[in-house]
Amino acid sequence: MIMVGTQATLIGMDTDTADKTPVTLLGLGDMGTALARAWRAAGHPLTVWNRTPQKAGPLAEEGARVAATQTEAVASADGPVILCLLDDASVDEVLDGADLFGKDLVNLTTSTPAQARRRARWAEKRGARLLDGGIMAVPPMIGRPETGGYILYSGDRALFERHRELLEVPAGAKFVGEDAGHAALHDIALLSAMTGMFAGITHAFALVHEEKDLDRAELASLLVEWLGAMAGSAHEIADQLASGDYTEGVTSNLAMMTAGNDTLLASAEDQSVDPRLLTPYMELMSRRVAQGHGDEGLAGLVTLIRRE
Ligand code: FVH
Repeated sequence: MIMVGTQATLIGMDTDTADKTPVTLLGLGDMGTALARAWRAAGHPLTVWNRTPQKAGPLAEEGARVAATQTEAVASADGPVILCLLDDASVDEVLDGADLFGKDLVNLTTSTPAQARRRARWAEKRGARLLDGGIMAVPPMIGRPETGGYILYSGDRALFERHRELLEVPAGAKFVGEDAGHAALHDIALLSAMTGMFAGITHAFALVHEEKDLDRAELASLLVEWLGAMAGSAHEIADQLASGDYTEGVTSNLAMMTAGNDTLLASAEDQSVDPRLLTPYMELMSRRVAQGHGDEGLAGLVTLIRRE
């Protein structure tokens, strides 16, 4: 059977492949369902459980086994148990009472780094191995390698290697360290950077909002191109933080950028735009320049927002 669905190109979904590791998946929200379909499409025998059982119906028709309870799902698991739930509290709720001894757990539920580290200790006490994951993809990207989505993993490296083939099915799999909190930390760092980028895009569109004959689609293309080019400065900042010399390889220094901020603010005023999405960052830049570091790049701002 070949189905071209909205979430994945699903080939032979109703057949298990004997040499494929069985997967047990707890949580069939939007993301859990997309993951389930990717593993089924790749021929992995799949057992699923969801708090609201109706959500498992379509997957049962596609060949998944539906467990009656989460404890039964975990007890019968011959391969890794994947968790894709709303949050850390729901993981507690779902696994409360399950016998985890000897089980391989892969937690793809978004967590804070501290929660991920606590979860690793919690699993160890119960005799289970744990890999924490942070999904850098939205559901339509799952099972579509061409979209560039990936999942960050950290914690038990041996567990990652053992199940690498299976973990690479829904999206790329990147192992970022044995500290269980590091997948979550990378995940949150990337999402935080994205939030700043969205703030900038919001301001940009606000600037042109009243311009009747300005082509928004063209501005969007220019934003994508420009932000992509400028994102490379992350390497400059990383190098400066590593060397401790924040003037190393500076392409545009803080003094010059801070002087340019006045033009950005004056333009916002002229275009009737509240500059609040930009000013906190501009204030940091000015503070660093006032401290005598106008010849630096952006790395010094990192030290200004650290709470020591
Ligand atoms: N969807 C996305 O775009 C993002 C992309 C990046 C990664 N996130 C994270 O993935 C986790 C799951 O997200 P999701 O999209 O599947 O979320 P929902 O569709 O809201 O489904 C939530 C599932 O969790 C179950 N659940 C919630 N609370 C409990 C509970 N107390 N006990 C048992 N299960 C619980 C819920 O069950 P039900 O409501 O269907 O009964 C769903 O299965 C998440 O960490 C994202 O941050 C997704």
